[in-house]
Amino acid sequence: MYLGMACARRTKSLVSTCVILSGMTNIACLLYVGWVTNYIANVYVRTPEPVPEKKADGGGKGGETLRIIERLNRLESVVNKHIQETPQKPDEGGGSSLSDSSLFTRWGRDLSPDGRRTALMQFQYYGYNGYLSDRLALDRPIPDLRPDGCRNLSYASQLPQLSIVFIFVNEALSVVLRSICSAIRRTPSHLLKEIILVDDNSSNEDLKGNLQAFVAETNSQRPGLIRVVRHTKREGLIRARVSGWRAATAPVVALFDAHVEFNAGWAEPILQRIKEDRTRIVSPSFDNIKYDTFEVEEYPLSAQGFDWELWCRYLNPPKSWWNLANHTAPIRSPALIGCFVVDREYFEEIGLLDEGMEVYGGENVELSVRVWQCGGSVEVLPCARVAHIERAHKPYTEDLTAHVRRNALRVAEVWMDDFKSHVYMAWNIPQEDSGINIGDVSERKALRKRLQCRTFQWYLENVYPEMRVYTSTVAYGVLQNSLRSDLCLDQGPDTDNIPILYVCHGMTPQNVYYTSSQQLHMGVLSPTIDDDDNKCLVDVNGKPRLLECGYARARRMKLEWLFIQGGAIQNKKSKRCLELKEKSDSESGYQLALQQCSGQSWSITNLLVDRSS
Ligand SMILES: [Mn+2]
Repeated sequence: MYLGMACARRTKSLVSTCVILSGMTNIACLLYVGWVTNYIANVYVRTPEPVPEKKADGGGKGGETLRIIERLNRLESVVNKHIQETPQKPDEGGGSSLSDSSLFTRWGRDLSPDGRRTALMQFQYYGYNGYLSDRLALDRPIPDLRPDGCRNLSYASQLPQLSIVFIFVNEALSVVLRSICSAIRRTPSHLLKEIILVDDNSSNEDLKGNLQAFVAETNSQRPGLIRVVRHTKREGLIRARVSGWRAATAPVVALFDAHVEFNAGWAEPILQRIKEDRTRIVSPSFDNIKYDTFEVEEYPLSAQGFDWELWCRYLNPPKSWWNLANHTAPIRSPALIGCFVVDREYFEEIGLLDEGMEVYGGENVELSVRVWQCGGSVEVLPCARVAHIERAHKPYTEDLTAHVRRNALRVAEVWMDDFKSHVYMAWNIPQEDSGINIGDVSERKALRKRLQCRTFQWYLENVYPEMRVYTSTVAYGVLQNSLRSDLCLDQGPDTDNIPILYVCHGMTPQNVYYTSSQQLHMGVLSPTIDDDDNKCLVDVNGKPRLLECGYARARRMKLEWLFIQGGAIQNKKSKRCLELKEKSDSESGYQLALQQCSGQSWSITNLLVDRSS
């Protein structure tokens, strides 16, 4: 099934998971890290806790930081649980870890062993509690989470009609039906022209006859309300959205995952904004349906953005919005996380979605930067609320990361001009001869030309000023010492700021960025100015340490390093060199040290041509 918007309150630095897997051997850990990186990027989202702070607290970044820390603290248990929950098909047994599953942390204590087994199999298959969903009313009430003031707003008497498109593959039938029921129940009937179900070639029998029966029953009361589009081969989420749009006939189209519940009054504010200006693409504010208990959890109001790998992320709304002191006001948003509402014809004029993308990921960023750069806008409405299930784990699908990366490179090549280097850097792949076939982008480039769109620089300055840029980077990749080229500099355990040597795997904890100001950054490229946590290599009393760059700079610490490819890494102030020192009791036989330069040399994977010279 689709992850749909597996957006995240994704935090970085989660990737140095080796730390918490201390019981494992290096190799197991290594394999695991890749897997975990993917897992976190896609799925981590669902943590049981982070209680959304009260809206009254101004949404300052303190709250966000706190949430991140809470999530970090939970990573260990999340990962440990996930080890036992590798998804299985429902008919493949399972149930080996009946009592350990995170499904039963807050739910199901009174269930019989048989019930638990059934529930667990469904959970492993769907990534949410299908067993419980089957037992909840399809038209259950959910709390009205609109901010104060929303209920008093009034809207034009003539609003455009809406087609709601739901896309799905192998979703639990009851979850799909609840999505449909909430759409029917909470959209004024005169505004809801039709519902289009796009089945991207599901294999679940449930989604055939039983779904069809439901559609027939509904249509007998409201003729023609629901239509079903069935793909005869798996097209992926991106093309499924477009085929839903093709089937739609109302002036406005809403494209959604099929694991949502619409909240009261969600449609009117959106239709009003699009009626006023058809070039606005609008997202509702999302709340969370907990994967285990199906309780609806309120999420703080957010804009939507992305990091340099183009994974989506929630952003604190811009200052200008907070200054309005009006929680019903539209939130100008750099991007969309995936589900959105758009004027049907405008969507075509602006170029739909990039159908050259595969499966999943990046299409939301492509649409967002395109709309902004080509004269439209994107916003999130606090008064329009939709609750969405964030899955506990990725279902047994193929690895999505490769698709996300390929799609991200398409966005970079077409829309980002010189800033495309940032996407390559973030994924840690060379800009030339990356070995990744991104397909043909000539049509998308022609579209950009035809629409006479602005530059990505303009977008960054005017739409996404929070995005952090790294134009001073001159080299990136992993850093290897000539003595042992199988070992790489690695940021090591998150807890102690001590870099280590580790078997090269090239994933985020080993990303190194050398800048024209002679700093060595390590780890993830901090995506926005609100999360200023880039780590720099610093000589602290003769010991290599990773400290927050801004902090080290402000205290005039020793964070500048002389380095040319194939040469030594020497601290500018202390003159000590970063080197490997023999250490018999360490696994590799070496440890990292700062010492008198003995002629050891280092190389970094990719050099960037300095464009400013
Ligand atoms: Mn989703």
